[in-house]
Amino acid sequence: MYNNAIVNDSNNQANKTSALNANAGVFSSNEDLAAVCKKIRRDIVTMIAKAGSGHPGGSLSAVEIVVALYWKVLRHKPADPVWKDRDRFILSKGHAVPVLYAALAEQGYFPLKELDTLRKIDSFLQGHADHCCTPGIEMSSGSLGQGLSFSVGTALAGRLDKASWRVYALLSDGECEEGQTWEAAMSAGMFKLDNLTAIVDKNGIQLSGFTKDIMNSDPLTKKFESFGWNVIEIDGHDLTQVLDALKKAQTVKGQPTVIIARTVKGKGVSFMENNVEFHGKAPNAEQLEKALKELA
Ligand SMILES: Cc1ncc(C[n+]2csc(CCOP(=O)(O)OP(=O)(O)O)c2C)c(N)n1
Repeated sequence: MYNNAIVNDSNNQANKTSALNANAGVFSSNEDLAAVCKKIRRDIVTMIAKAGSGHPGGSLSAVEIVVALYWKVLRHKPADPVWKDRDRFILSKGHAVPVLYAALAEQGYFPLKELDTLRKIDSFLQGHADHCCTPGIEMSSGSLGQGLSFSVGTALAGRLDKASWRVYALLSDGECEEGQTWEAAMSAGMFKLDNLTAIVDKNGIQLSGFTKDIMNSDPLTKKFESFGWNVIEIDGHDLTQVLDALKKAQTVKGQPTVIIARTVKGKGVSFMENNVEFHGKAPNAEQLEKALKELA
């Protein structure tokens, strides 16, 4: 259960402090959304630098996907994180939770100033996603490979309840090396879960090197197709393609959809892009300054 005192207090403060809440009726164009993406990237590098640890690379690669979802696609209510009709977003790649914290804060789930508490003792913003304590987090994640299974169970529950909400799961390409991912993929195909959309943030890099060298999970498209999925391949930093794919997935019947999003690890910060070093390392003060200049 959430700590209601924190959530209620956070919501009151969030309404006063958040500048980027989609409910304000702005952000209609992709230019507006691109500005949101830049702000989210600034939030990510700043909070990780302040914490002195964290995962910038895989957070930055997922920004357009998360922004498209939270600003344009998901049905959700920041003031009521457990609203029963909300779409469920499952962050399976739980180490990339800074991108989700930034989106949730900018949306008003809790005050932006909470981002400064990332990874601190007693903060509800821990280094991996924690369903118990953070408003808006659907699943505790960080042990890679579990999120698609959780999403399949959630989608089956939604079907049993004849619910209209949908399930969205964000996976990494490293996670596609986990056997559990494919057990989940097999069941989603067999159960024809058309209320489930998975997105693979295919940035090509994992913890210590390139995915293709460590355990090549390609060809992902053919694999998912053979498990009964509808597959859409896109450039995961092109907001138009991301939004089109997410909307198209809502119309597909009798099959789950996976969006394979080609992305760049560390996207937006020159010295982090495609640099495995910044998978799990905080920028120092000088690097933060450089990153914020590039993201201005
Ligand atoms: C089951 C499991 N094994 C190992 C780890 C340690 N670990 C953390 S992140 C990571 C790989 C990150 O690469 P990827 O999954 O592709 O994520 P992204 O590139 O999007 O950050 C690993 C191996 C883990 N979190 N869970």
